[in-house]
Amino acid sequence: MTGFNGAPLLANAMMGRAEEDIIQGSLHFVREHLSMEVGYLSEFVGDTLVYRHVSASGLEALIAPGMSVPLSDVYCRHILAGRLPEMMPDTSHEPLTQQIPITRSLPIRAHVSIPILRRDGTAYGMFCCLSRRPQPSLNDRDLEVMRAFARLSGDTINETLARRAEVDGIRNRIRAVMENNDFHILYQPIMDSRSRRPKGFEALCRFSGKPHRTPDLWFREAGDVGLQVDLEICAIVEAIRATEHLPIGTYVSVNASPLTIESGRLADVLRAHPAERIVIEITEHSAIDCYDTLLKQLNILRFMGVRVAIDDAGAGYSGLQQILRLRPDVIKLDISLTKRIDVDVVRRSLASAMVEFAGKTGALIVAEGVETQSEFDTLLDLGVDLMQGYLLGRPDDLGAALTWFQDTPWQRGAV
Ligand code: G
Ligand code: MN
Repeated sequence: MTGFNGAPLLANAMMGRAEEDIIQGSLHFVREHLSMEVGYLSEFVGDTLVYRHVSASGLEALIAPGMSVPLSDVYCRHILAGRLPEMMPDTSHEPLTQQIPITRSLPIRAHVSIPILRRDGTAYGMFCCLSRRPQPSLNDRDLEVMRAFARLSGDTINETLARRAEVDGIRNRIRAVMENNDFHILYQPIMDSRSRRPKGFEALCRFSGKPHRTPDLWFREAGDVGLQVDLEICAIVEAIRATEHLPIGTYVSVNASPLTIESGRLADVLRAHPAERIVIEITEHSAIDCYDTLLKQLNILRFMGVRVAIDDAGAGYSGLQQILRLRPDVIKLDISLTKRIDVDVVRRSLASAMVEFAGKTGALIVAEGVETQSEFDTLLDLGVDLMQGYLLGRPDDLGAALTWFQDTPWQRGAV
């Protein structure tokens, strides 16, 4: 999911580069334009004023971002209440300023300050310029310029606040899903092509939360707010519990993004389980940028006995490069390669090359998305070891997966 302007939500909300540039530029401009010494944008936090953006060349020791002062020591509340004007060319002409500590402590002689309001009308802070010398030339046009830049800065801040609220909302929703286990795992059989016996089951996560979203959207959204690894691990913890129930000799295949593998958290998660019955499918929707970390973590998992699969091979980013570098134990041919393979010579030759490659490197090939008998027969002819798809079994709950072993004909000796 992306936020405004198509940029990732989290990046937008947390880094706020655009906000920084616009506000800093505005402060600098008005400060120069009005010949003032200091420009700043503040935020009210409880009873204090926090300087968020400051333009004050040479006076950084007096005022800098992050510094704060009690609201009772400054003009803001009086300006908001109309007791002081937004523009004061000379503070000595305003008796009230003489009772406020900052007038002498800074000191302040000229002051222009425009309230920044949130979209709900409450005060966020002030957009302000001040000088230690009076500025008698300040006029209504200067005030209008200040207001225009204050509005621009206010709009920018409100956009950031809206994004932050959106990110918080998504975070809370995803945290709730993890805390309440608001998802379930379906298991889809992966069949031996020749015996047609289930060799493994791919664990697929389904979310029950409203509004209904496909799992890839949930994971992508979690990624947008920095919770992708947590959500994936949560799903994996649940998925591998199936090894306790499924017959010995079958494996459970779980999906993990490179980010989750690189996090180094999987080894702990898998430790209490029979590693030789776990396959990790590396799912990828963008280029891998740090092969070193990924390979290091994969080696740790492999040393434990876990096998590694490349998911969706032949689609998008899961290309030959990845296969060459990661040396998977299992290569899962993407559905886009198996679909209509029975009638397409190009797909057949690609799949055949993969089978040959897998044979030479000791990897197993799984064809995904097998939907028709004709696709199955073609893939069997090509020497594909394992197959997965609606023809052989749809993703279903663990109970249904277990009945495969009770009800399928081969168990009764029919095959
Ligand atoms: O990316 P990955 O291969 O992990 O995703 C598997 C997805 O493909 C699951 O959501 C599963 O429901 C779906 N799927 C499994 N078998 C078939 C199939 O035969 N046809 C189609 N169209 N989708 C399938
Ligand atoms: Mn997969």
